Amino acid sequence: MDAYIEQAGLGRILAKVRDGERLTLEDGQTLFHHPNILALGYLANIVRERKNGNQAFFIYNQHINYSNICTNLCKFCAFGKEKGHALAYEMSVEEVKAKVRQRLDEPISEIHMVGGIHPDLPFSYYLDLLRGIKEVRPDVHIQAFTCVEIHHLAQLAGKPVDLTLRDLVDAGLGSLPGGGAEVFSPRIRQITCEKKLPGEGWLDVAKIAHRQGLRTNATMLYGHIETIDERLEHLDTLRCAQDETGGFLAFIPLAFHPKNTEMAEHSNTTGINDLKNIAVSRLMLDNFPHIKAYWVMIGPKLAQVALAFGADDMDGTVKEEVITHMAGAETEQAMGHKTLIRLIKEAGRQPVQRDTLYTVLATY
Ligand code: V47
Repeated sequence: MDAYIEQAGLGRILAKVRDGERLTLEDGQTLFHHPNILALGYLANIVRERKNGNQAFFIYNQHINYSNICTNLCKFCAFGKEKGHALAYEMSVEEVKAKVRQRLDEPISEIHMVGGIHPDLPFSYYLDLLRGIKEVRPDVHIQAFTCVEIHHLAQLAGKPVDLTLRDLVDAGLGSLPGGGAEVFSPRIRQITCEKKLPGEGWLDVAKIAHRQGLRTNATMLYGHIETIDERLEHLDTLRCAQDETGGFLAFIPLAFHPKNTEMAEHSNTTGINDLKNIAVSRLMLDNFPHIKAYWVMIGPKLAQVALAFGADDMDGTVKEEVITHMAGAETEQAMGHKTLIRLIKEAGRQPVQRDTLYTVLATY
């Protein structure tokens, strides 16, 4: 195989990968522009297996989107709606508790909860949401509120981010999901999500969370107007932040879904682009423990293949996905854990059911 990689012109990068040497942005360019996806997969798999062996993780989780009312109205998003819009909704704390109660007979270990930037819900609502979920399901880990939401909540609370996070943790928050990062490039943000918290703001919140002992994830929304350089800058920025704090758990490349968005003229991503983003992310983010192949966005079949291209985690059962489905996702909104186990086994990996912090709950 080494000869094959050398023939593909990737011998120098292979040597670096084998030696655990950090790849440069130039190496990233070479990889993103390289036509040989098998060679990229081979390289990424070296890092994947060094970090996670033959294990492929999944979690028994439930997504809850408490409200889609949003003042940011990003052009790539079909979920966020202005207050008063026919499709706008907000759940009461009781409604969220009812959603949790509905699944008490399932072994859910994580509730993943995000929403829009709501114009007038008070800070107490968010604290009550967390407390309410814990009342119904005391042992569940709540991974909630993106860095963008946390910044907004700090403004509502009238407190600095660290003290806001302390209040949220006291009410039941366990960790932060990776959404809202999009692409950090100011050019992209100006065109696609002008009102959203800038990249530096997102990173500041993540670093403050890490310093408070909270773990967080990170994402990148790819497959729209971003350039390869902008993707690599995004990855490099995350890599530098992780060098500083070590608080990121997983990186999740998010494939853009154009339907029902203001960027509907774009095409869906292709399988090769999806695999490339996973493989190059695995290679560039040498200090991230995990790379997720989020089956909701790239489909279960490609997510299974991605386990050989750098990914070591398929996310989980999800139960009720809304954000990607409003943007035309054709995948199911939930997946049974038996299906996840089968997909992983047939990919030649060992299925490992984990909790949010990657503690092993069961192996199959
Ligand atoms: O923040 C919005 C993105 C994110 C679209 O942390 C879109 O483990 C594609 O962050 N097409 C929400 N993507 C999802 C998310 C996530 C999902 C699974 C696991 C984790 C984790 C995080 O989805 C948003 C935004 O970046 N998004 N619109 C769209 N049309």
